[in-house]
Order: sequence, then structure tokens, then C-alpha cells
Amino acid sequence: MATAALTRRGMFARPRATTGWWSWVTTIDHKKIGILYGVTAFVFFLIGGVEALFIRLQLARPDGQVLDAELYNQFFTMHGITMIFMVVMPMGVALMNYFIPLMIGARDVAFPRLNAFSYWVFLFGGIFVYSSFFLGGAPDGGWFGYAPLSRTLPGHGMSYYSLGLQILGIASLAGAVNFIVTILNMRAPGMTFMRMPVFIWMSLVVSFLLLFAMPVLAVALFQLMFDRLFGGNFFNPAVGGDPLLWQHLFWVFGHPEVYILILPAMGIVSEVLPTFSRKPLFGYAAIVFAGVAIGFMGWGVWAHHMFAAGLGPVANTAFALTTMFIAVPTGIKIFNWVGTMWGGSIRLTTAFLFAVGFVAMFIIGGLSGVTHAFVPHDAQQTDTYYIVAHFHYVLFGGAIFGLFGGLYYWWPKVFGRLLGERLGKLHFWLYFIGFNLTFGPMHIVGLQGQPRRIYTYPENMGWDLWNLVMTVGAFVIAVGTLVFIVNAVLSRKRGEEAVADPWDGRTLEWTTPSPPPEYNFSDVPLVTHRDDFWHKKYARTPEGEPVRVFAGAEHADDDEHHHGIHLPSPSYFPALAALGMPFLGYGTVYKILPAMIVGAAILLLGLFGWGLEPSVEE
Ligand code: HEM
Ligand SMILES: [Cu+2]
Repeated sequence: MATAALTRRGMFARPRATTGWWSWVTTIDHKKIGILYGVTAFVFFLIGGVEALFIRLQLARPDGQVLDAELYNQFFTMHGITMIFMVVMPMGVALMNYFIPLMIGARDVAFPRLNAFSYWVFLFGGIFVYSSFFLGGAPDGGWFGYAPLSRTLPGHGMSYYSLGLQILGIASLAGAVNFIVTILNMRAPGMTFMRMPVFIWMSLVVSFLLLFAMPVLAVALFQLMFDRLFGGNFFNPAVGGDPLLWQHLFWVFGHPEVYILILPAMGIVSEVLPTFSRKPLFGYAAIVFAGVAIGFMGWGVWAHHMFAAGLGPVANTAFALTTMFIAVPTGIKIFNWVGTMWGGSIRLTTAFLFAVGFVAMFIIGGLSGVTHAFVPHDAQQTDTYYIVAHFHYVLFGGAIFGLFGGLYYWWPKVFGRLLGERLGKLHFWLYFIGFNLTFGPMHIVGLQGQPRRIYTYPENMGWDLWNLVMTVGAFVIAVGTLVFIVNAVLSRKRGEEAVADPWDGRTLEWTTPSPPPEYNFSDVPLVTHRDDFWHKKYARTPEGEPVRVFAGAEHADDDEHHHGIHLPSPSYFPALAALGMPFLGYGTVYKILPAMIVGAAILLLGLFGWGLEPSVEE
């Protein structure tokens, strides 16, 4: 009742701000929300990167004095959490947010306000976790927070972990629900499943993985919260609790999580390689079904993270086999990407280089992954730098390279100007060289026994030279990141203006102007083929040669804000509802009931306002 009065009283009237900061606070436009996700994830990438540089500085020489043991524990834990939950996941969501509606021919996602809510919960969740550095100490029990250590570590760090990841999980779930409903219900006429671009397929698989994986983590985090704050004993072996329960729960979430991280990049690469090879994707159906198969098989391998936990030979063998099987669909994708380039007329753009870099680095990461599937091997490799090398080859060499490929590919559509190719190629080569210098030698020192998560090491272990090389490599990556920032700033200022279809693309997003108008399409497209835009552009001569027949995209309306197309109105209630989350978080960590009540009140006020406000302005 109160909220309805508030919304009707004009005091909270909703000014339709189309520019300025308020328009970003109240936006429910998927494109703007995509940009918010992208910029925020990039800022967290810089923060996670600086943490990594400090880690590398500490390990550059034996007996390093840059970080003490406790701060080192906080830095690698926060580095891992940041890169996974605040960088790779949201950067994938940023591109999904911006491009799913454009690639399926829709005007927005199914639930625009829920979309805005998911962004603000992500932002406030990230700030909440990072505020711990200034409020007694950040999480310091490692990104997978093994119990019983995580339940007994002093300070509030791991309480921030249990509540912070909970809040971030809510943002992911809200996004997943939105994308599933959008992809299943809002495709343009004729856009059948087997005409959907692969990026859309991978987004659908990822959203279902999120839908089923995040609740598993949520259960574990609640149990950890109870153990730390409310006298629970879920993971306390002294009174019958089971620390292995945490490991099982964490990795039942954690392994599907690695596919949540990599599948968007695989979708991007499947868009970029055909465009710059000027060939349709080789084996479209095989790539799609391999992605779906990975989505299912990813649930049957989690205990390969626990080969050293003493589950016994039967369980180990079973999980070793399922882990080897999952290499098959991954291999299919790699052969299809190579098949796509084979015989193509290649344009060596920066986006293409990052996509090829993805394939090459992911192969290396995948192969070291297969070596972990052999239980005796893993007994030697687990918890060493060989493992750190493996997951950086798949998460950095894979996911981050793929995401940058997507950024260079879609940047002109989002911002109306191209990124510079010369700086782009410098960025790529600095990343390629820096990355392999940083993570390549980790395989060597790992097999020589250097454990992960140690803040220093004595001289003459044979690790000195390689650790110095790794640190130099990390700074080369840092320089590459600066080159990207310079490129982005220069592009915004005076980059080459982008036409609607700068790359001679294949899919629907290239039929809209750069950037697209608020409503995306003035007319909902009618889809008749896979790679529909290509087929609309090129008829074929009797000899099969492509002949361009269609001039391309529609023009933007002069006044894009009065177009008569129904679009939901901006709203600040999703942001308000999200603001309740950190209050609930702080109230729980410090057991301050009033803070919890304030948090719940803000959340409810936001949800009621959101639910009661008219969908369009009166
Ligand atoms: C920017 C360049 C990066 C450098 C130099 C770097 C370096 C490192 C190092 C040295 C460690 C091991 C710390 C230790 O065990 O003591 C580490 C851990 C980790 N890194 Fe990175 N990393 C980088 C980027 C990334 C990216 C892009 C991701 C993920 C997407 C990532 C995810 C992780 C994770 C999950 C851990 C494990 C943290 C833990 O043990 O709890 N890193 N990183
Ligand atoms: Cu795994």
C-alpha cells in the first residue's frame, strides 16, 4: 500500500532520463545493462590483476618480503574469487546481455527489471566482498574455501566469503532465468533452434548450468555461514560433521562452474572464426551438440578435484573415466574450429587473433587437464603450480582470450567506432607472450614440486629462475592491458566510425545500426536461414559464387525515443531492492539485527515498488 502511494505521489515520479548518471541507475535496457556489466567486470579485472602482480612480486625471489603470510592468503583468495565471480562470469553476462536479443531478433530480454536487479546485486555484492579489506580482513581461505579451515579461520574474512558469494549467486541466478526465458520465448519468427547462432546456444547451456549449479553452492555457503556465525557443526568432524561434505558440494557446483566460465568464450569463437575465415562454421550441429553434451557430462566429474581426499580406488577410477570422456566433446569443438579456418580466406584482425589464441591456449590447458584425470599423475600434480598452470591456460588463455576476441568483434556495434587494429595487435602479442611467459614455466616448477598457496620459498629449490621469469611475464600482461585501455579511450575519442556491418557479418546483430537504437529493430526480422543475414546479403551464382544483393542494415530513426514501439519504462526499484543485500550481509557478518532489519526493509520496499509500479509511465 505504502509503495503504491509512493509511486503514485509523484515524489517518486520516474523522470524518463535518457542521458546522465540517473539514466544509468534507472535503465532497464539490455544494452545499457550489458555495458554496465562489462565496465564493472573490467574494473574488477584490473583489481584482480593488481592482486596477481603483488602475488608475483612476492614470489619473484626466494624469501620475498612484499606480502606477509596473512596478506598473501587474502590476495590469492581474493584474486581467485574476483577473476571467477566478478570478471569472467559477468563479462560473459555483459556480452550475453547486449547480444542475445540482437542475435535472436528481439527488442529486449524477457524480464528487463529483473535484468537491472541482477546487475545491481552483482555490483553491490562485489563492493560488499571488497569492503572486507577495510573492515578487518578479506577472505583468506582460498577460492574454494575448504572446510574445516574455512569454518575456523579467525576474523570475518570467510564470513564475507560465505555471504558475499551468496549475494553474487543471486545475481547470476536472476540473469540465468532471464536468458533462458528470452532465448526460448523471444526468438524472431523463423529463428528455429538449429538456426540459432552458436553464441546463443552456449548462452542457453550456461544459463541452465547456472540454474542448477548456483543452488548447490548456496547450500554449502549457508552451512558454512551457520558453522561460522551461528554455532553450526556441518563441517566439524569433532561432533560428527563432515569436512568432505563441503568438498563434494563445492565441486558439484565447481566443475560445472568451469564450463559456465568457458562456454561463452567458446560461443564467441564460433562467431568470430567463420566471419574472418569467410566460411560457415564447420560442423555447426556437432559443435552445438558437443556444447550440450558438455553441459550434461560436466555434472559427472566433480570428484576429480578430490583424488587426494581418499575416496578410494573405485570412486577415483569412475571419476577418472568420466573426466577422460568429457575430453571428447571438447575435442570435437577444437577440430571444428580448425575445420572452419581450413581453406578459408582469412582476415587477420585482432578479434581473429584472440580467437585463434583461444584455440591454441585452450588445447594446452585441455591436455594438462587430461593428465590430471590419471589418478597417479594427479597425486603428484595436485596442489602444485602444475595445477595453477592448468587452470590459467583454460581460464586466461581460454576464457579471457575468448572474451577479448568478443570485445574486439562486437565493440563497433556497441560504441559505433572500431578499436584500433594496430594497438589491438600489439595488445594481442603482449598478452600471448606475457601469458606464456607467466604460466608456461609453472608446469615445470609444479612438476618439480613447488606447491601452490605458499607465500615464499627457500633458495636453491631449483625454482628461482622460473619464478623470476613468471613475474616478468605477469608485467608484460599488465602492459598489454594498458595498451587495451589506451586503445579503448582513443577509439571513443577518434576511432574509425563503424557502419552497421563492419566485418561483413552473418548474424542479425549486424543488420542493426551501430550502435543500435533503443528498440533494436523497427521491424521484427523474419529468419529463413542459419547465418540469416549472410543469406539475405548474398545470393549465389549457378557456379555457387556468393553475389551481394542486399545493401545491409536499416538506418536509425532521427528521434529514437518517440518511435511508438512499446518498451518498458526506466525504474529505480530494481537498484533499490538490490541495495538491501549488503545491509543484510553486514548485519549477518557482525550479527547486528537492526542492520538486518534495515536491509530486509529496503529489499521489500524495492520489490514492492517494482511489483506495483505500472509497466509504462502514466
Ligand atoms: C592477470 C594475470 C594473472 C596472473 C599473473 C595470475 C597469477 C596467479 C598466481 C601466481 C596464482 C597462485 C597463487 C598461489 O597459489 O599462491 C593464481 C591463483 C589463481 N588465479 Fe590467477 N593470475 C592471473 C589471471 C587470472 C585469471 C584471468 C583467472 C581466472 C579467470 C585467475 C584465476 C585464479 C584462481 C582461481 C587462482 C587460485 C586462487 C586460490 O588458490 O585460491 N587468474 N593466479
Ligand atoms: Cu573439475
